[in-house]
Amino acid sequence: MTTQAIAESNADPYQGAQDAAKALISRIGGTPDVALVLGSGWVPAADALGEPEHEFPVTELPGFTMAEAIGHAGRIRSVRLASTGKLALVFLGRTHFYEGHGVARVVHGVRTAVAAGCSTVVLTNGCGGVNPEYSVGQPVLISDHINMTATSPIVGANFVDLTDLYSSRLRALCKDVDPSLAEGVYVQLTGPHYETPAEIRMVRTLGADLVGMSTALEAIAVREAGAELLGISLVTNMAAGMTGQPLSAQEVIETGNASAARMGVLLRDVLGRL
Ligand code: 8IG
Repeated sequence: MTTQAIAESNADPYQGAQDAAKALISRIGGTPDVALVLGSGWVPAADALGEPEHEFPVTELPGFTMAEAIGHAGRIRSVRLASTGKLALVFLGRTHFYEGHGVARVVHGVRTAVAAGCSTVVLTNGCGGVNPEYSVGQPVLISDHINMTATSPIVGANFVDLTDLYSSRLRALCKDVDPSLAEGVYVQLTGPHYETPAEIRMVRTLGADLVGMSTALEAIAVREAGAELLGISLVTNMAAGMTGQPLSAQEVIETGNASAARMGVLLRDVLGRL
């Protein structure tokens, strides 16, 4: 990408997504139907969706930044779903707000996916469990979020409605697939540090069940772009102060690997019903 192209996509992130969508469609030879963003702990589940048709680094498309977070591959894969013949666009890793490239970069992937034709977006993440009833390794459907980043991906006076941001229709569909799935409210903080125990007590008081460093900003951009949204968290650790143990990035990776088979089947079955 030329310096001028970067400057232009920073100036108008919506046009930047249109440009990336055009490049994406030609790179994968078709228009995708559904996008799936795999966060911490979810990448090992990707292979359950089927054989990739294409896979390449995100940086081959305009406007993308190499993912740097642990457990994040920074690749895009296209997979034709055997059950429905729909084309899934899978992001293996994401750009996080704490990387410091600005909020437009954080949502560039989902904006590009919707601009390319995706009418459904599935956002996944690894997160801390704030609700004491959760356990490590448990997937939780996101029912709503609290955005504590103090920013928005939306540029301009566009007062987007976020009522039922996380589609109740898609949550019901997930529960058809797996009736044991819990639901919870996700709070996005900026990170990259984990919380203090006092901050975890605060967000629990505010109504959060799950705490992480992604998803809410992307969710807002998905709604703005007009696609239907599903969010699923994997509790990869209990939040700070809840177990007496320190938090570790290693635990996140281990939980992801241990949960890969179950998360893979869940994603395959849910995408297969869209
Ligand atoms: I994985 O406990 C993962 N991401 N903020 N807190 C926050 N982000 C996380 C956590 C956590 N675990």
